[in-house]
Amino acid sequence: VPLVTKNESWSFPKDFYLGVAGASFQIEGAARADGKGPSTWDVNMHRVPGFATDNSTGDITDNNYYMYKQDIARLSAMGINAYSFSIAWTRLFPFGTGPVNELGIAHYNDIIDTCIQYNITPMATLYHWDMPALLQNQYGGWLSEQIIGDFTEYARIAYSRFGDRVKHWFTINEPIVICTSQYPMPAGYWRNFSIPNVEQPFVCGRNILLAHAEAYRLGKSIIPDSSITFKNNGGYKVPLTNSSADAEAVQRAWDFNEGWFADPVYLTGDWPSTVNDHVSSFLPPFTSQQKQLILGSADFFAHDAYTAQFYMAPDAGIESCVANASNPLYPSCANSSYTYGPAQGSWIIGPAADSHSPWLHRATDWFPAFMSYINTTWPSPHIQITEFGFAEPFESSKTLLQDILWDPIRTSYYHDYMEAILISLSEGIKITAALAWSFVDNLEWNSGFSVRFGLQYVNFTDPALERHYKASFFEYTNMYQTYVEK
Ligand code: PNW
Repeated sequence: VPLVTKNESWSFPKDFYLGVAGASFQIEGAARADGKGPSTWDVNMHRVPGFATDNSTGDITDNNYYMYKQDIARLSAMGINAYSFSIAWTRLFPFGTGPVNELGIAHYNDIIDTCIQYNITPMATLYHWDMPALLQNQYGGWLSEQIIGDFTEYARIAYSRFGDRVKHWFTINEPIVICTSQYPMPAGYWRNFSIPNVEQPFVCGRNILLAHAEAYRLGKSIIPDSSITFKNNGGYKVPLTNSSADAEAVQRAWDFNEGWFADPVYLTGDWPSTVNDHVSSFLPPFTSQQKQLILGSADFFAHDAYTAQFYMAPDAGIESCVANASNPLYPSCANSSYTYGPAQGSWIIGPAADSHSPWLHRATDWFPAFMSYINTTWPSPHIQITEFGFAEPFESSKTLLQDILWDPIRTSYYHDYMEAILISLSEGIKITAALAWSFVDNLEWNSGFSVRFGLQYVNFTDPALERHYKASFFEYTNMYQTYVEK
């Protein structure tokens, strides 16, 4: 029995990347192996009580540091043809700067070679949030311009050691999330550089943008046939009404989220004017040299696209909204909601109750509009969906393996998402990759191991950490096999 009734007018191009994504800190474990230095996540999870809701650490996670060969083999067995992984900066440079750790290089060399052996295209991310602890403590990590040189030096080593085989590079994963939710670092555990909390996101944003741009230019010079960008993220923003106030609120929401990094890279070399107005009292404007460096520092558009939200002006009107730290809508002055309407909740953006992550509502119906928005707002040669996925709520309470592996909600999410990509493709939007988050249950940052995004199940209380395919994984690859041009 076919799992889907095939729509003959849809197809994935032959060279489409059917991929999966993961990140070093969330899967590798081996936190002290082979000379690895500590990252801020290692330190925070060990030293700050409650940093993860279940007090997990990254010491073991999926033990992917030791199990990558079987992980890659299992992807190949499912027909996956691209693997997006991140390199732990602290494995290449245990101290953030200084001597290169050859054992770290050897590890990623072997991951890359294993991918190639299995005909899987390796895609590498340089920074997926695991800041070397020493750099955070020395100068505040992304809060100091000093990071630009150190990040570029790290990038130089990665490009020159892996670039003969890795042609797909992401410099930084989700700058918006880094700058708005990972700073300030927990008080008392890190040196205080006395940058006011409300300024930190924008100081971070400035240094990330410059570091990305430098790393992009360097990558193109070291690997001329490479494809490089950063991973932007966020949800589609749907105006609640067609009032001009809501339109303005939606625009501000784009400006302070996707546009914060996409406008400079794809459009102007500079931040949106709303953002510039907001930061002008504490940050210098970009120089024309810096604008030149930033503008065009991407070969395509990479977006982590999970969900959507309604946006609207505050009740008293957008002109009533002053951007300051005590304003709950700081700094965009746009209100957002997943459910809204005359009787609050009568309109919903997508089913909510079946998600384990409060920010992740099933909003695949909005996806084609989202892609068309990206395509017209930030033109680029093509778009990759560098993350999408779903956490099913009840998995952690199930006990029988056969029940756990039957994940109907995630399965329907993947089904609908693949259809949404097919619709976008049929509308002429050039999407070249789908990279599912994630190929295995893993350490979901501050939510620990309880929130499961995996296409494979892992019992974290069993030291074997055996992987098991979930039903959703089969749906994901079936959708691709059904629709790929033969
Ligand atoms: C991504 N949002 O983060 C990260 O890149 C992954 O490491 C993470 O495990 C995954 O999504 C699932 O959470 C996001 O609020 C965090 O829209 C927040 C959002 C999106 C992505």
